[in-house]
Amino acid sequence: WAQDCLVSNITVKQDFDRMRYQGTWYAVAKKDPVGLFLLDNVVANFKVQEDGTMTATATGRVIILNNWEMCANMFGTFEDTEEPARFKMKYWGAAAYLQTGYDDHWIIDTDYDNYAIHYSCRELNVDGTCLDGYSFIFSRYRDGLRPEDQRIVTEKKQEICFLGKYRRVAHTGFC
Ligand code: ODT
Repeated sequence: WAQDCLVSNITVKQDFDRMRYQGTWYAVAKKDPVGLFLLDNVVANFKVQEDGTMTATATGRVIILNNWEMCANMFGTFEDTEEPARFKMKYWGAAAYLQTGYDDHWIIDTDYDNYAIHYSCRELNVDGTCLDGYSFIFSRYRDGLRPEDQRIVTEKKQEICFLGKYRRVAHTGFC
């Protein structure tokens, strides 16, 4: 198996179950995109609406207008695709000066109870590899991943060609 890092070859969680994915996820690590937004204290909460649509809220520490530090309250709705773990995420902030966007939102892997690996490539290189992307590693627990999940997560980081590009996401109680 030779790794080609083509975004089109990245596999995602099979038979993704959005019901089981609901609830709180703590970001424990992040690979930043160009022009990073969420810095740390990132907590996401997923919910499936009555019509089946997956939605989420997220909070996190951000710095806007160069110097103003605050907790951003963000909202997202997820558009379905033919594959259950590949979504398009439309997102916006509670305040107009926060980021808005429309990103791919792929769930690479999760066991629903402990860990999740999220991936988004915003821009491709001409060769089909990712030019600008970001990824969150989530845990159900604020203090991080269980040792037994770390091996799987490392493997997946490698598969999405982001190994070595993550930083730790601190939870200091700022938000
Ligand atoms: O922080 C960055 O640098 C880029 C990511 C910004 C997207 C924030 C949008 C949050 C929308 C509501 C919550 C969704 C949960 C998503 C989980 C992972 C991806 C952000």
